[in-house]
Amino acid sequence: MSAPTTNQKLLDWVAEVAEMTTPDQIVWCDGSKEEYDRLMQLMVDSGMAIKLNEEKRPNSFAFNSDPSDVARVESRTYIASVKEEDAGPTNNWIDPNELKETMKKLYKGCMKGRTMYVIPFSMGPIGSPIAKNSIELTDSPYVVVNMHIMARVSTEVLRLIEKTDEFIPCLHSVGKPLAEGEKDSRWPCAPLEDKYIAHFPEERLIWSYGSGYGGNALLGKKCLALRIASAQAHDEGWMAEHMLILRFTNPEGKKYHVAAAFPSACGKTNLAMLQSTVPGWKVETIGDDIAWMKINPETGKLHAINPEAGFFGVAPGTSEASNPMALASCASDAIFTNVVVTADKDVWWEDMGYDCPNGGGTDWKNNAWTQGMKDADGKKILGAHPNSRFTARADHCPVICPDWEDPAGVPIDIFVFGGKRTSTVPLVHEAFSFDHGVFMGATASSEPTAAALDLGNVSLRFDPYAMTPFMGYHAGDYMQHWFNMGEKLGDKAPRCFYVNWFRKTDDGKWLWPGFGENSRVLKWMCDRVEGKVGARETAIGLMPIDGELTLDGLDISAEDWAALMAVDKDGYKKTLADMKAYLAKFGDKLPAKISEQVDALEARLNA
Ligand code: OXD
Ligand code: MN
Repeated sequence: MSAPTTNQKLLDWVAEVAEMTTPDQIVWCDGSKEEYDRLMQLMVDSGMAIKLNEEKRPNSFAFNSDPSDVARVESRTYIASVKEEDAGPTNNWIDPNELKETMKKLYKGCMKGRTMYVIPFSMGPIGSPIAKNSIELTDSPYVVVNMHIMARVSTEVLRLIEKTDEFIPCLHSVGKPLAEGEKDSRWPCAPLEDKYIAHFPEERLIWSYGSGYGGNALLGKKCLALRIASAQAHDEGWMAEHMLILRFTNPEGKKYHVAAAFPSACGKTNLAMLQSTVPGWKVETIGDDIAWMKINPETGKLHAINPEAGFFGVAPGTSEASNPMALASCASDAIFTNVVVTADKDVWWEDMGYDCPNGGGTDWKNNAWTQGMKDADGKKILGAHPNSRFTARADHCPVICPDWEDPAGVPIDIFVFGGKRTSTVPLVHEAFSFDHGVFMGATASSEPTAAALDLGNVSLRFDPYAMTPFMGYHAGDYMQHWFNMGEKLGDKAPRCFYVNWFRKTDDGKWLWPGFGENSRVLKWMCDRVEGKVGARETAIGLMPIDGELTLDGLDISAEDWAALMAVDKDGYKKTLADMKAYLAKFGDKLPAKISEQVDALEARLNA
């Protein structure tokens, strides 16, 4: 196939990689439906993909990964900045030259027996001033079809690269060359010790080896749109954040735009597609995972785009009750990875809201499975892997915002931070100032997971801006960048809030009736922006005046409300102690403004 571009830089890079990895052939992708169908057919024929029931799940396919390759591998993810101190204490670092030498040995001949696909893609609407053009080279057809959904794959991107001579190179291999005549496995990948998800932030270069799964392999998502983009955003004065984006419209038609950062598994997709329970107010989805934001010269505000074109959502727990809009998004034209395939070739996962039809099917390990089945230790065998995913087109979401592809982005009014705390942190509080909000985001915390508790680790997990696994540079510099953005934005900066949906009573009962009611909290935020409601000043921030956050129609007792809204000073003092220990890691890279905020919080708690 002759190369469909005249860009020499791109041609040289493709030739150089092909020489190193020695694929049997090179295919330049165009993002067309014909290409998607052809590759899916290829994978159905090879046994990698299962075509789902055309009536129940039109144009949809299921895949099962290798049991060793089921999630992002943070232990094998590297920020290979030129200087170690630029990666900081939250990232793995290897000297870039050393890492390249190691990886070149792995890449040598690694595509033998395979096809190398050249995927031209844009993160963000093609041609948007906020978007980025990129090329992923991969030997995985599964990656190509997922990229078709998650990014904008198009030959138009080649035309832009020809004009600008600029693109972000992303190299990916599953790391499993095929010997002459060797039959491929269903999910080829390399062993953990050979997996590398490498970022070279100064060169804006991504090299990934050995995994075919999710963020390890779909390089536009976490690798480009967060790790590389955050480094670039730092240098250029914009923001690449692990945030959902939604529009909340009031009954008079006034629109508010919210960007919210939560760590993985805190329900970002659910919030992004929330169905409002406040009469007359409506949520529309712009993005569920990543926001790129630049200061708009006309409005002076931060304008955000969703750089992605699809949702790579966690399947288990997604039900008609928890997130009907996500279910609707993957009703057709979707890819499912590591879920149960039912007897009639539909999909099922745990907590989907109903039992598995016919009592079972084929589980994510590709074994015959019946619901309720137990292993030798009496533990329930899950049909779907807890990190199983649906890949769904954003334009299939019934509540996608009509402006979700506006190349100029939407103006952000509100930033929300949060984590998972069953105690201490109230349902909602507002920052005193943008700088205080930067501090809230920098010190967002969650309780240790059950697994961490088992290992005796009882301290809080701090996750600044929900970006810990995704920062392309030093976390201290990251916090400073937020302060710098605040300075540039001045009074145009978004208002900042901190939420906690996860409060429990001492006897383990949820205090807040659930995700579905979160629109009430969003409305209070909008009322604050509008100056329609006041707030009481507490040690931790500004909190609702009783009666001003609407609870109409909710069955929530006065005691429960008081508990949800209490400021537990002793609990906060413990959090503060954990926070200081955490922040000490950043040494002299910790912004002075963070230390000032810590001192001010401490003084308020002791007052
Ligand atoms: C994700 C994550 O997959 O944050 O989006 O882990
Ligand atoms: Mn995410």
